Amino acid sequence: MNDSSAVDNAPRLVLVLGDQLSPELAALRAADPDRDTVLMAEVAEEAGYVRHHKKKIAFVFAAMRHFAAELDAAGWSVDYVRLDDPGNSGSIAGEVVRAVERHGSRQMLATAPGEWRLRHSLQTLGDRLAVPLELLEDDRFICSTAEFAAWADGRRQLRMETFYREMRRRTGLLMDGDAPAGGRWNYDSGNRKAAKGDLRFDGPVRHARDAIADEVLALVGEYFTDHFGSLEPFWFAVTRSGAEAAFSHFLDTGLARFGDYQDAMLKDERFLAHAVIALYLNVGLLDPMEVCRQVEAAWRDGSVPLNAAEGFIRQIIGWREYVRGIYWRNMPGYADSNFFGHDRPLPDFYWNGQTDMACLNACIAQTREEAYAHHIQRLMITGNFAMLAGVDPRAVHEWYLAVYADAYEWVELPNTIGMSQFADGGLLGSKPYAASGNYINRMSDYCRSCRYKVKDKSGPDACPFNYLYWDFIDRNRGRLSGNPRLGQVYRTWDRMTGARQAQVRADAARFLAQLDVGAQQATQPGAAPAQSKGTAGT
Ligand code: FAD
Ligand code: DLZ
Ligand code: SF4
Repeated sequence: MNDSSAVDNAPRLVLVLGDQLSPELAALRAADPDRDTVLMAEVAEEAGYVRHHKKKIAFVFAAMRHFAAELDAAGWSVDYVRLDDPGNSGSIAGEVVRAVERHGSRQMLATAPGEWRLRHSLQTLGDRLAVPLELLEDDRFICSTAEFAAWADGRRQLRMETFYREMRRRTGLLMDGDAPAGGRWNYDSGNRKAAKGDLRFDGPVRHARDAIADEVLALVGEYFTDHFGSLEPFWFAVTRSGAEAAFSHFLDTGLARFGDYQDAMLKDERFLAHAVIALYLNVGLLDPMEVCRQVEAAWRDGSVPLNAAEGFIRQIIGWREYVRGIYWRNMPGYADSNFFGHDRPLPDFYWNGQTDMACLNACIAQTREEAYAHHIQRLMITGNFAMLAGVDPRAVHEWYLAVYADAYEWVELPNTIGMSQFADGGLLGSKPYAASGNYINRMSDYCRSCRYKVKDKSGPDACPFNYLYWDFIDRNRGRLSGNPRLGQVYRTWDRMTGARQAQVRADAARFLAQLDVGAQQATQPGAAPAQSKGTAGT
């Protein structure tokens, strides 16, 4: 037997990360349960490279422990390192080194991590490790990074809609032969119904907690006291069957209205008709193609309208795959993008919720309690405000990565840097998602309970989004006026009197100066209480 065949038959260590909880994972498919050992490790570095929301850490650890038990039941030998195990080195790389020694492994196998940071760390470790390390492509996605590159190469613009049509053709989802079902590719124009206060939604299933979740919640409560967010209420599913039940519930109760109210926001309806499944998809408890097939079946059997099914499938095979492609094509430099040169620190109220602006107050309160906000809350409330106020995009990115249970850099970063902050200068979106109070008032009921007046354009009681919007347009003229989609906006600004423009600039300067000294505090009764700040650091 030569050296290489000896290595081929040697026992291997198979690393499975906290967002790789899929039985069909590439590294598990390539491994042999009779010979190889699976390593899973809860480590301080993954919980703390940004200070993740307590609920997110609890969700990941509980789901990891359940998955380890499933692998064990399926005949795998699993070495599971708990956070509080003596000797835990605190990092994935450190645990790999320790486990290789412990098991005398001669080879190491892993599925490529979803984040550049950890992939780089493992590749570097591979150079130092005494045993060969094989990193396999993560094929749980519909479009591989090589396929995305082949699609993107030579294109002047990488627009999501073009990519999405390609994905529809490739998957056959909602296709009738070569044509899109119903004759159109996209039904988004009908998906912008405003919210009325009397609308009621079922919301997601609230799963009962099991013993594993209880144990993990106690651990996280003890170790991560200075992280943002509440552990209670904790109702996320932590198993594959729980995640499937959560998705079935959405198919039965939410999907039919998903399209219509996709962009709506209501103070007392935190979830509306959203699925609340990104956290399950992103750790591998749900499979994106399977989810889409079920949605298509619901449309074909007449249970839901086409605009709902198409809108939902577009988010998964379109946006989700597209942002991942953009991420891998542009990292690591993408994280430093700062088209506008914004450098304001993130206001404290992003952590403590203490602001008089009712829309931000509501979105941040729900983020703290649920580790969840839906897309339009992320994009048009917290994201929009940060961009208008000129907040450093890296600080914005670290906030989003920390506070949402579904946040992983490959999906969060392009959504934040590209879509919400336009910090990439238009690589991902064709214009900034900037909006004044008028948009928020149209799509939500927040303004009714706000101390600011959404109809007022200037003065101390005017909605800050109103003058911040025009101030943003004005101060970025050199960067944005050539954008054909903003021509009308600049014409409107230019038609304003000099006095009105001066008032906008003065209102914005006054507000931003107050923001910088932390004076944007809540004075309303019932405003959210202060919390530990959880400054996100890398
Ligand atoms: P639904 O509204 O029910 O949509 C269904 C599914 O479509 C989602 O579960 C998700 O998998 C997918 N999807 C929808 N929109 C997007 C999108 N723009 N990009 C990628 N997938 C999408 N999504 C994440 O999964 N993780 C993140 O860290 C994340 N960060 C974001 C940061 C910002 C600033 C913005 C504007 C959006 C971000 N998104 C992120 C996208 C989107 O907001 C979430 O996927 C969605 O809110 C999750 O809730 P849901 O499961 O109820 O989704
Ligand atoms: C998000 C997360 C957390 C909080 N903790 C762990 C952990 O302790 N061990 C682990 O293997 N994975 C964890 N994860 C998921 C990783 O951060 C994720 O695999 C990388 O960010 C790559 O996407
Ligand atoms: Fe937000 Fe302005 Fe409406 Fe207040 S008035 S909720 S600040 S948009």
